[in-house]
Amino acid sequence: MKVCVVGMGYIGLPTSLMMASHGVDVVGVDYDPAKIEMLNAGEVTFEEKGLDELFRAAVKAGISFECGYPKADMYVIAVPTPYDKVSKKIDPAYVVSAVNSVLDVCPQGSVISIESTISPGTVDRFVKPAVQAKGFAVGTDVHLAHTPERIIPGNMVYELEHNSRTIGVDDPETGEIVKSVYSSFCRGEMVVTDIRTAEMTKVVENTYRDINIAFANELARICRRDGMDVYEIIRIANMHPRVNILQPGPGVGGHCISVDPWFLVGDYPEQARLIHQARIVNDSMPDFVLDRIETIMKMNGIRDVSRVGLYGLTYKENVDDVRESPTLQLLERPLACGMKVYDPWVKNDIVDNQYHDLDAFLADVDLVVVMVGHRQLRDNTEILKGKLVFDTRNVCPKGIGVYKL
Ligand code: SAJ
Repeated sequence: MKVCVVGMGYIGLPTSLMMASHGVDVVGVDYDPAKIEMLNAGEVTFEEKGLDELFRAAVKAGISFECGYPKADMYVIAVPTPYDKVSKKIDPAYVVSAVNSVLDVCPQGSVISIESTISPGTVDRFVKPAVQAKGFAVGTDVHLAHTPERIIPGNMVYELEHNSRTIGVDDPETGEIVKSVYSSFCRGEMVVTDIRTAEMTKVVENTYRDINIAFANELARICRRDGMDVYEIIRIANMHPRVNILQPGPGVGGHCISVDPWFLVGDYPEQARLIHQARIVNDSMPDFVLDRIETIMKMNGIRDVSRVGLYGLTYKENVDDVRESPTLQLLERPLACGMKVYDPWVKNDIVDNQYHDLDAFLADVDLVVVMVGHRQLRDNTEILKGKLVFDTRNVCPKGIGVYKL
C-alpha cells in the first residue's frame, strides 16, 4: 500500500511521518520547493513537541519528499482551506487544485481522502464535480473519503496516536482501506460514516469549542464590570459535576477555531445565531484588551504607548504558529501602533518593534501585557518582577501591579 500525502504543513507533515514510521510506504508532496528542500536536508518546517524524533524515525523507515505527484494507492489531501473574509464561505481552491493534480497521475481505483477541514457539502459541491469533469467515475475510477484531523498543536504527535478518528466514505470497502492505513499508527477508535456527516462533525467540534470560549470571555467582561474575580468564579463553578467552563483570554486565534464556525454562519445565516454571536464575542476580545490597556495606562500615569510591551505573538502557548493570533489582531488597531512585542517562539521579524531578547524588551517597557502564557513565562513569572503587568492569560500570581482581564 503506497500513500501520498499532499501538503507538508501543520497536519500533512506529522500525519505522513506517523504513517511512514509505522511501516506505510509514504511520499510527502508539496508544491513549495523550498519546503521539500528543507525536508530533504533533514529539517522539519515547524516546531512541535516530538516532531524531530518522529521525523528521524520516518526518514529511517524510508519516507521521501517530492514536488511532483507520484502514483499511489491512496492520496491524503492536507492543504489549506481559507475562507472568504466577506462572504464567510470556504475557498476550496487549494483542495480542488490538489485533487486535479492527483487525477493527472492516480491509478484506477485509488482513494483520494480530504484531511483538510472543509465546510459541510464541499465534497459534493466541489470535489465530486472536479473528479467528474476529468472524466472519472466517482466510486469506481476513484473513491473519495474525508478523514478530518483532530490533533491539537502543542500535543500533535501524542494525539495523532491516541485520538479517535472520523472516516467519511461513500462505500464500506473504501472505509476498510482508509481504516487499514490509519490503524497502522492510530490506537483510537475509528468511526466510519458518510462523507457529509464527517464534514459536519469536524466543523461542529471546533464550533463547540469556540462557543465555550466565548462564554468564558463573556463572563470575564461581566465580571470586569463589577470587579468580580472571573477565574475564582469559573474555578468554583467547575466543581459542579456537569459544569466545565473554559478559560477567558485575549481572543481566539489559530487556523481552526476562529475560522470553522464561519463556515456554518456563511452557509446557514438564519440558523447559526448563537454560533455567530460567539464569533463576535471572541473577535472583539482584542478591543476589550486594548480598552483595559488604556485604563491601566491612565491609572498608572503611562502616556506613551511605546512603553507598553506585548509578551507573545503566537495564537497560543508553546507553539510557533501566529495565524489569526490575538496579538496580531490587536496590533491592527491604530491605538496599538508603537507597542513593543516579544515572543520567544517567533524567530523572524514579522511586526514592527519586535524584540528577540527578553531582557532588552523588558528594559524598554513599563507595562507588560501577557498575551500568551508560554512555558518560558509560566514557569518563571518572577522575570516580570518590578514591572506593571496586565495578565490576560492568568499565568502570573495575583499581586500589586498585576492586572487581570
Ligand atoms: N483558548 C482560550 N481559552 C481556552 C482555550 C483556548 O482563549 O480555554 C484560545 C487559545 O488561546 C487559542 C484558541 O482559543 O487562541 C484556540 O486554541 P485551542 O487550543 O483551543 O485549539 P487549536 O485551534 O489549537 O486546535 C483546535 C482543536 N479543536 C478542538 O479542541 C475542538 C484541535 O483538536 C483541532 O484539530 C484543531 O482545532 C483543528 O485543526 O481543527
